[in-house]
Amino acid sequence: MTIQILGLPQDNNGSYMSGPALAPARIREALHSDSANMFTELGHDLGNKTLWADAGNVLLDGLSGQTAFDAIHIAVVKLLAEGHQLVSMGGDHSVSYPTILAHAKAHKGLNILHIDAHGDLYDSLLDNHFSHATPFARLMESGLISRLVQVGNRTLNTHQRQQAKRFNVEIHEMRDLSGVPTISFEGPVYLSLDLDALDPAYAPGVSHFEPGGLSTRAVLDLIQNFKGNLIGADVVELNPHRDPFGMTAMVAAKFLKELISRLLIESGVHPAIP
Ligand SMILES: [Mn+2]
Repeated sequence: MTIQILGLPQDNNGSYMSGPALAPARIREALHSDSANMFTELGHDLGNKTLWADAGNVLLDGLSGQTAFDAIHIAVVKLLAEGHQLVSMGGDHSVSYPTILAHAKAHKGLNILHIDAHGDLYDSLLDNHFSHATPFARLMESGLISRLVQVGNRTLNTHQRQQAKRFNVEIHEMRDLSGVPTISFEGPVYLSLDLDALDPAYAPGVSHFEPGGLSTRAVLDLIQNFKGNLIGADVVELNPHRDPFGMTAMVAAKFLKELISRLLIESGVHPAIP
């Protein structure tokens, strides 16, 4: 089994701006930038290319709706069937629906830890059932998700509160957080990380600025310390049009590194220098 990073360059399900289709390339640049070394905080040297691999991008040029969904779903199902674990890079958040659905089919009783400023629980938005505001409604409708736990939400409206109630979503709203919440799961966990969960002060390179968010440190703390068996993850919604200095790409790359490191630890690959 290898841990693979996978680019999902799609942004035609955004509701406000395009740009996230350009994100995988920017995140790779940040990841390999000479400005930092390849060690993770958890102690792995990701410069060691036996620890992980890059699966490239799913080809999504010109695809939208069901055809884009199918292309992503088929690619993820194939990589999982080959025994790989994935950390995907969006893309707008719509890419998480086909990706997590594939994981849910491979891991019975899958839980989701969803870190986001938004619930992404709309039944549809702008007449689009694949909108980046809907993936977690689609996933809960599948009946394959055991628990959906959200952290960082600060945009709930009446419709999304109703949807959250309908799907028994557990929400750690931003206004109730003092510090990092303790979150525990039984069984497999997929972590879906929307960069707009962070306060725009920490991560301005996103389409939807939503003040009052998480710090970079708080998200790293969640990645490193939530209780449960991490089996896959994605980092989505980087918008390079709003990231001229690559600051937010660096934040995304940092999260990617720590996610890979946690997956390595859980698959028994412990760092040489803990
Ligand atoms: Mn989102």
